[in-house]
Amino acid sequence: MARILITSAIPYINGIKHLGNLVGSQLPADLYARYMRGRGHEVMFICATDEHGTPAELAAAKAGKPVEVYCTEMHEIQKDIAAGFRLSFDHFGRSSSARNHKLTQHFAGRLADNGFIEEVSERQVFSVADNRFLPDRYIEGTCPNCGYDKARGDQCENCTKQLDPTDLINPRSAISGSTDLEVRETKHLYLRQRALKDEIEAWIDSKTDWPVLTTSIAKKWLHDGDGLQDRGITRDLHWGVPVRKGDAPWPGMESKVFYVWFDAPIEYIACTAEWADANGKTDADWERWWRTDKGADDVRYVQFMGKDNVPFHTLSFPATIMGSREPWKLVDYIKSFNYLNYDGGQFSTSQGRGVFMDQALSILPADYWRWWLLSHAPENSDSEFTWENFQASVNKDLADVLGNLISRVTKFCRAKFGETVPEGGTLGEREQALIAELQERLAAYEACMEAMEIRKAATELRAIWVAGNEYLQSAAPWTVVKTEPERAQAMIRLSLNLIRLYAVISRPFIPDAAASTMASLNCDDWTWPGDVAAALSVLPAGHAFTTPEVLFRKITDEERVDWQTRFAGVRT
Ligand code: B3M
Ligand code: ZN
Repeated sequence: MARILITSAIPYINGIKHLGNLVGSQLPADLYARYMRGRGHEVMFICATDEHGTPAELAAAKAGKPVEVYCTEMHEIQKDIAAGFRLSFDHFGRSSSARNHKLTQHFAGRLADNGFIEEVSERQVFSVADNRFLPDRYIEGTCPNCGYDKARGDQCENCTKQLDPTDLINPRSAISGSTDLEVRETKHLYLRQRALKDEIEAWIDSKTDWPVLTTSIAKKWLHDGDGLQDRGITRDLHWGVPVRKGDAPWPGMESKVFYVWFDAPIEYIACTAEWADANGKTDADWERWWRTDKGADDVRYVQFMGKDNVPFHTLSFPATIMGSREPWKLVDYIKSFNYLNYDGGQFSTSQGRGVFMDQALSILPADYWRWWLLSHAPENSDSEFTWENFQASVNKDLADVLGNLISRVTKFCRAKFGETVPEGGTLGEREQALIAELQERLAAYEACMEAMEIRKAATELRAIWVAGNEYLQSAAPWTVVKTEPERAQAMIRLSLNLIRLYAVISRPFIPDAAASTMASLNCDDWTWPGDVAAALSVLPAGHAFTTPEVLFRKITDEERVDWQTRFAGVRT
C-alpha cells in the first residue's frame, strides 16, 4: 500500500467557479484520489479556498460586506458546491486559517534567516483620505490611450493597454474616489528566487516523467528574457497574512501582508494541519504527509492545476520550500491542464460567460457533468464544451451503453428468474472470451489511471462497458432462455456480477451511479477486481437484489436547445 498526497489548485474565493476551472484542477484530482483509494492506497486529498488578495477585497466591497464575512460565506458556498460534485476532499480548508497565518510567517522567517529575502524600497501611490497605499488596480483614472475614464492603474479595460498608475490622467482612489494621492516611499520584501535558480533548475531537470505542458512552462520562466526574477512577496493591504518574521514582528512591515501567491500554496500544508485539527488528530498525523524527517519520505505527492498556475508551482513555491532549508516534501508530479472553451469562445468568470458549477448542478446530476468533463479533459490541447457534444456523450456513453446494460440485465432477471442471482448452468466459451478481454482492457484502464491519462482512461472504461454490451447482445439470454434456461441463468449470473464490477471500476468517474448500482445489488464489496474471473463470482447464486430505477436519462433535443439559449448570454 502506497501513500499518496494529492492537492488541487485552490480556487479563489471571489465567486463560483465555472466548468473550465473545475476540469482544470479539482475534478481530475478527485478522479485520481478516488482511483487510488479504490486500489487500496492511503490517500490525503487536499483543497481549500484561496481567500486573500485584492480580488477578495474588491469582491467583498462589491457585495457590501466585511471581507471576513464575505470569505466565510463564500467558503461555505464553494464547499457545498464541491460536495454537490462529489469532490472527495479529505479536507476543504481556508487560506485565511490560523494554521496558514502561522506557517506562512514561519516560512518567511526561515527564508529571511537563510538570506533569501531582500528588503526593497519602492515608490508607490498613497491615498491620504483612505490612509493606505493603493495597489495598482485600486487606482482609477482616464486612460491616456483611449480616454476611457474608468481605466485601472494596471490596465485599461476598454482598450486593454497595460498601464502604470502614474500614466493615468486625473488619478483617484477606487476605494473613496479621493484625488488626494501622493507618491510615497514604501518598503517591500522580495523572495530572492534568482539565488535559488540553479537548485530549482536541477530539481526540474530531475523530473523526467513530468508532462511536457508542465516542464515547458517551467523552463520558459527559468530562461525567457532575463530568466527567473526575484518576486515581491508583500503588499500594502489590510486583508491577508500580516508580515511577521516567524513569531517576531518585522520592523517596517507593520501594516503589510504577504502577497496572496506567497501564502496560497503554503495552504496545502496548512490545510493538512487544519484536517488534523478538525479530526482530533495530532501534529504528527499531518506531518507524516509533509515532513520528510517525520515519515513523508515514502509519500508520493501529486499536484493538479491549470496551466496558468504552473509557474507558481514549479518555481515560486519550490523556492519557498527549498529556501527554508527544512525537510518539507516537494511535489513529485505536476499534472497540468490546458483550457476548456465554451461554445465557440472562452469561459469567463469576469464576464459571466459559460456554465458555472451551481448552474450545472441545477440542471443535471453531478455524474453527467463529471463524465463529460473528464472524458473531454483539455490535456494535450484546449478543448471545447458544446451542448451537442454534451448531449451526444451523455446519451450514448451513459444512457445507451452503461445504463442500458444494467437495466436490461436486471429487468430480464426479475422477469424470468426473480430478483435473486440465478444459480443454474456453467460458463461457456463465450464467457471465457469475455473474461479474457476484460482482463486485458482492465489492465489498459489501470495503466491510464496510474499515468493520469484521463481522456484515454475514459476511452478504456467506455470500451469495457461496450464489451459487456456486445457480450450480452451476442449471448442473447432472452433467446437462449427458451431452449436452455440453465445456460441463460449462467449468463445472467455473470452479467449481474459484471454490473458490480462496472460499479467498482467506474466509481472514480461516476460515484453516484456507482453507489446506487451497488445499493441495488445489495452489495458493499468495493474490492478492486484484480482477477476478473474471481470478481465475476462475488455475487453468489441466491443473492437478492432490487431492480434499479433508470440510471441515466437521455437529454432531449428540446432540453439541449433550451439550455443552449439559457446559457448563451452572460451571468449577472
Ligand atoms: N487561486 C488561481 C486559480 O484559482 C489560484 C490557485 C492557487 S493554487 C495555490 O486558478
Ligand atoms: Zn484605454
